[in-house]
Amino acid sequence: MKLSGFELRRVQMPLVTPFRTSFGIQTHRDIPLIRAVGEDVEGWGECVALVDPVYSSEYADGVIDVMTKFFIPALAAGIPDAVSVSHTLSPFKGHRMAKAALEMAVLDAELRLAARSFARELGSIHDKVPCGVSVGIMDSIPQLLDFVARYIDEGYRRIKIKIEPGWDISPVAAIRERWPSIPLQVDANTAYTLADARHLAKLDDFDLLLIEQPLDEEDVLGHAELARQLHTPICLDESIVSAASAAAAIKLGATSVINIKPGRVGGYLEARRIHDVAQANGIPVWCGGMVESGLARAANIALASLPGFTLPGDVSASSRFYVQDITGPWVMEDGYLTVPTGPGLGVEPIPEILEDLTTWKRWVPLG
Ligand code: NPG
Repeated sequence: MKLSGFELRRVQMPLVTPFRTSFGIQTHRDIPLIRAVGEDVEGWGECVALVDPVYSSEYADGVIDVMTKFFIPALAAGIPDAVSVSHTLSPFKGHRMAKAALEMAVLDAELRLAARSFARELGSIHDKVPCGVSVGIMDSIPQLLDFVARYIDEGYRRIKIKIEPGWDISPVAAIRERWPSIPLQVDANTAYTLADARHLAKLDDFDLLLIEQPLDEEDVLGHAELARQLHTPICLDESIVSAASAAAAIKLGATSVINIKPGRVGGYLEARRIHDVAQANGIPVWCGGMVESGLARAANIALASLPGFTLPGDVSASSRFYVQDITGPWVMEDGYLTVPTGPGLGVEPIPEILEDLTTWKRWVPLG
């Protein structure tokens, strides 16, 4: 594929309501976007890294730096197709979110040229996917119940709440008391240690779908030990960075469900490999979310329509996070989003909105 370069950009998108997790409060999303530009095609990539390295070691300024200094110069040797991107970048360690965004842009360009959708390319088998919603840590239980009630009214088919020490058993108990059978799960974002095992076992009373990433991302053996002490299934997120790490975690008994986030694992192609590894081992997967704009949301919806994605993901309508999405809004119908079928992502940024939200832009030529 003949590309002349990449346009890097930062967009600043205010959130409809602050989103609090154990790693901080977000009031807006500052997203690095990448446009791959060729003679008669372009493709869009979105990077999920946060501004601060608090979810993973990557952060937005670092993403722009590593792309500009190392990744794009390396790609100047030629980009035959999207599959070649991760291979060309493999001498560089880590930086999976940055690699994922570049691969996404190239894959979008390649698929637009071939008039093929992400869904078709990845192996989709559904034309719509059920939506789950992720609910941040709140100031009080009544406030939490108000938000959950609103999301259930809107049609969300699964609730996930963020937990941390001091905000875990009682919010779960309060939701279960009011909605005894709503599919419910919790996400700890590494906030506990194995010493909390007996406390976390209290969650076993609430028929949760899973507990997500209770321990440190490197503590895979700790998760295996915790799994022996809890009935609630353990689902790894931060610890799973590749198909190889997924295979190892499964083998060790550290995870019985996997959250697949394409950005965290280096791209949609590696995400599909993790799906395949999990499926071969009888492990259900679901698609995680990183408060994406409508661009990566489109690709996530496509990924979530693969056969192994048997649990609702953190795949929500644009309105869950944004008043104004940079693409047309993703609108939920009866708790589902429709899988896009147009070429590539099937959506594009709306030019005026994109320009309005852009805070920084740079053209990086290939060669
Ligand atoms: O629905 O997009 C969504 C958000 C889901 O809670 C969610 N994501 O830890 O999984 C997470 C969390 C997150 C958001 C992590 C933003 C990092 C950045």
